Amino acid sequence: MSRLVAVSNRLPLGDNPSGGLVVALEDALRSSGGLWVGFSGEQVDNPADDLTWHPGASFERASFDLSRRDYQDYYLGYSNSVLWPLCHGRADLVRIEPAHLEGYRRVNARIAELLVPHLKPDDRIWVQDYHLFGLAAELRRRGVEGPIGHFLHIPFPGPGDCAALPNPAELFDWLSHYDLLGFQAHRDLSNFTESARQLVEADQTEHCHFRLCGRTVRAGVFPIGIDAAAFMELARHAPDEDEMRFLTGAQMMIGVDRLDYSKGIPQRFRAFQLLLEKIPDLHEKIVFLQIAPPTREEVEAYRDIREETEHLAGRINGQFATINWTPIRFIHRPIPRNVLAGLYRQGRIGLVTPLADGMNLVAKEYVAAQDEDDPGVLILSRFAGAAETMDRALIINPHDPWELAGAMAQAMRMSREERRSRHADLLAGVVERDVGWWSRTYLDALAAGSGG
Ligand code: GDG
Repeated sequence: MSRLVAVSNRLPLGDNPSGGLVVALEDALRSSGGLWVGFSGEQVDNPADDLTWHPGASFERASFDLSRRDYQDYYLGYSNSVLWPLCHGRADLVRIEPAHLEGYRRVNARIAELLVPHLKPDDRIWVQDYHLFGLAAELRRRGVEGPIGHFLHIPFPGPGDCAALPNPAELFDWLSHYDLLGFQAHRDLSNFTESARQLVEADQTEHCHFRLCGRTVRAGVFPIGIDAAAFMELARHAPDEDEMRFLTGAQMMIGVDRLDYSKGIPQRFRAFQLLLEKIPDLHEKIVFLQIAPPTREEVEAYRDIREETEHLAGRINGQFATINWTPIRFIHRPIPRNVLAGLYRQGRIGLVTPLADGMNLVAKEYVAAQDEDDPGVLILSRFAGAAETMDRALIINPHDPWELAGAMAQAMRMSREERRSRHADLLAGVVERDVGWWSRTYLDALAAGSGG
């Protein structure tokens, strides 16, 4: 069996990963073995010209450092101030700087340069996410001929958003050097097809085969999952939380998201406010716990979302709190994964309301963590990739506070019988399409196209 080489922006070296990609890829590599290459997280003056190896995991890990300028241009700049907002339908937040695109090209080329000496001829290379769209082109330029696949964890933009890129044709040229493009949802595959057709030379030759910028590429939908069995175990044995004292008999609604403007946190706070205004009977009977660890705080849009959320939580608590009851608990730091699993299990409602999201693993974790005999209710945005398969959740439009508040009320009232029936269907899907299924189906498809 040839070796799997996964490349992503970030190589997790510490504890408590709180990003979806890291959590999923770690699960996948633990079962298949292989090599994972990524950024160490260290910004230095003079980055070394070879990879640094990190023993101690069940797979090989190797990292590279970035210069401050590369971090600024490639990571904060082009990746997170152009590609991320654009892929999440926020062209208004895009900040275009020629130096950032230059830095993105430079870092993709440098990673290829560092990787090539360590590759074996029959390696399968699996490139992750939007930071590294340009990597296959750089590897091919250096003579790599084996299979190279890409998986995009976030949504693919439609033609309108793609047109807001400084150089849309370059994105498709980068993509054309891969053998297989993997997307989270059918929505993304059709955006890719439509955008490619409108913006560059592209044709669908047969099912899932494209002629793109003069090359042949395959594309498919591979919805990512979680390690369901392990997460169910974790939740079942989660520590009995002293911290739960804050509930004082109330039911808990829980949200867990990196504090990102794509996650719809202010919208859900406003819907909760509306719920409390319209149904005073729920006062002191429901507590909303929002866990939102900080992320990318060097980018202005992330400082703005932090301010907006803190302000809203304060205002709503000021409006409704009593001596015994604080309606919103807003926690702005990461918490350990086993504690998180226990909190999900206690949550009568799991609130997942992004305005745009590739998949959303929190929706799947929440379902896996429930007590099957007395499960909670998942409220899920129609704009999460997860909504394509998790249709037994209460599916809502996060922009509509009336609909969202209505779903919260419905979940509070829902009979145990209905909760169990919805949950059983959701859990079956989460278990069947777990993270192992995701990496196997993707890697089988990659091998199928390369005669391997
Ligand atoms: C990207 C795409 C796609 C969060 N807070 C804490 C914590 N987390 C963990 C969650 C979950 C992960 O982080 C978040 O994953 P999501 O999928 O919800 O979202 P993104 O980080 O935006 O991930 C997304 C994903 O990639 C995978 O393809 O689903 O659409 O945007 O696992 O549990 N973990 C701990 N403490 C926290 O405070 N331990």
